[in-house]
Amino acid sequence: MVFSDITSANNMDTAQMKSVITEVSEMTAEINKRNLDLETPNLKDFQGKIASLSLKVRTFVGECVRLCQPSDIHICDGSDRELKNLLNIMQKAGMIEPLPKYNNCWLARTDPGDVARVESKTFIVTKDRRETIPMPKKGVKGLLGNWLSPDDLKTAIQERFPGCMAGRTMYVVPYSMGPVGSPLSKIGIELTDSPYVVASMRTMTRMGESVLEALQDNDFVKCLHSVGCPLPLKKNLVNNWPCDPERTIVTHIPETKEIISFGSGYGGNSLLGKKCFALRIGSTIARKEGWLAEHMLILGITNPKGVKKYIAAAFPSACGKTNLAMMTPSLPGYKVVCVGDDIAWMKFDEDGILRAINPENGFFGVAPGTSMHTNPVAMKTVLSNTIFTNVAKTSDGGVFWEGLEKETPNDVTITSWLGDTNWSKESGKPAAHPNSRFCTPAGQCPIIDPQWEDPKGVPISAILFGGRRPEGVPLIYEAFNWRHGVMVGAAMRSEATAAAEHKAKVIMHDPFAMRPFFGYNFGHYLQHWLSMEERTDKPLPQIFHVNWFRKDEKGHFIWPGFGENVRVLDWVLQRIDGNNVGEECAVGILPKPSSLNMEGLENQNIDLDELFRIPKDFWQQEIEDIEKYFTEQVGDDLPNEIAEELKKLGKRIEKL
Ligand code: OXD
Ligand code: MN
Repeated sequence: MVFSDITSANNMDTAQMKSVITEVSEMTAEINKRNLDLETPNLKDFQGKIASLSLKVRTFVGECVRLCQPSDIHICDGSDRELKNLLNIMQKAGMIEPLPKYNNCWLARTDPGDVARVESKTFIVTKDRRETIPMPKKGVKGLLGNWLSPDDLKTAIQERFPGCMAGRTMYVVPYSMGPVGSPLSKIGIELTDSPYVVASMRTMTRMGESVLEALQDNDFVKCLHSVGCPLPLKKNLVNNWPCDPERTIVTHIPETKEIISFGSGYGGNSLLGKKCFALRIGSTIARKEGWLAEHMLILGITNPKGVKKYIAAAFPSACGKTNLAMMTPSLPGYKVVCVGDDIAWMKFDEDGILRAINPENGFFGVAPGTSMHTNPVAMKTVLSNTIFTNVAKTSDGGVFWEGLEKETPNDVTITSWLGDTNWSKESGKPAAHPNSRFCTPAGQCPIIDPQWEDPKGVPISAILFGGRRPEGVPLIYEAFNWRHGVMVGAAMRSEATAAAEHKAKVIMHDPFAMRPFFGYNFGHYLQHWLSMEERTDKPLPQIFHVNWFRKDEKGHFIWPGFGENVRVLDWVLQRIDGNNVGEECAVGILPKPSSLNMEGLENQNIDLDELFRIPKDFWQQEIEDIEKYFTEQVGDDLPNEIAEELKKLGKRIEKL
């Protein structure tokens, strides 16, 4: 185990180990006593809890305490009182401020150097490089993840972690990804020195005592996180937001199920249950255990006949997953319910049906673009118990971001995320950071599915892949079969967004919307997807590709999107039902003319021919680009089946 190596706990004899554990238990008890003396008469009970931490948990905490040298330890129980204390601590430290227009909502503004996931500083650690990433062609930079050797990881830790929590509290955050006790759920423990992370993890995961009870003596995913700003500070904080962007590193060790993250306090870099556990470590566990951990929303849709189906959909970050997951259908008689907006864990049940859970407990949604027009459900969800980060605020105690212009009173002034107190559009700068977020409890969502916490998960009938494709890619097509569908997922591309450090507007390859989140070699991942056919004798979900973002030559979107996307989902439902509403074309199965329900959109002049046009030259170029990508990036690890499917697509396009 990496932590043990670093702290040389491996070399300790049993007596020494016991003494470290006792030391930590005593320190913890003492510290909790101090905290709790102020807050509660219930000290005895709580000390009992400390003593009842399993040996594995105490050992983990002990090793990390030795390494990071915090001055306090707090074991999180997940209570409301605890949250209140955390919010108080953060408010006093100037990290958050209340938003009095809403109920228990808060605004955090980060150091502008810490605003997004940092993909270039995110690594998977394996002995063999090839386990983590396919071998790119000579002279080509690999774009399918970053590898770090175990030795380099040790150096990176040694350079950063010793004493990194000095003067700060180490919070012990026990959390469950998935409903506590579900056979599909997994448990992690995050040790962090950031109260913002604790408060966010409380929303995004099931966190606290019940998790420790469920854990018993079992193994868990070990997560260590530090903002990297021991006290006394060496340099002043910006916005009272501790971080160390120059030395940020986010690492994952699949073999030992460890995550070690340093220097960033924001989003996926620091809420380690999300991308780090649920996707990167999750995908490696899923591969071993025969299931899928995917960057997908899950929604339930009921048609006017009362038939309900569940759909999972993979879109790259900031491409509207939250909007689709919470869609308000424009067609009468349809109902959409939300199971999750970002991550799906999908496993076959004993009958061979693929079932999914949302391992998360909250939404960490991109704020800009969210409005009563695009996502009224999200707007209602975030009115209470929400931490907003890097949005702008209004002088009446509310929030503002790009997209809320029409919904913001005229007589308020706006303070931008950078603190410009009299922000106006004319400044030419955005009021909110493009990757500003809301962190809000899923249970508050007015259309949360009554089944969303079903421990068995929900049965998935269709999988959608999609991205921002301004040109050439039709509104929807269905893959001919599973194998073809896997190729469609592998070939996904999308305009870059602000969720990571990339420049927007470039069309990037983002296979399965997982490019930043693969926990292992993408070629092996494809093989794993292909193997699903052998794992069940029941029909697998049908696979589709959607594109809401096609533009005309003037640069205007030609599909209205949002609630109107129900028309596309309706066609998906018809296909699942086996209706004869599709016709084969070069890229896949397209809707037969008039099988897409356009009722009510007649006077919007939507150019369906353009929406479904398959330009030969575009697709020839597309195939060439994908082929190049596969050859350069995946090389020998590309399964033959995928190369074959691409060839077949090429031949079909030639005939156009
Ligand atoms: C996210 C992301 O935060 O994909 O969900 O970046
Ligand atoms: Mn995401």
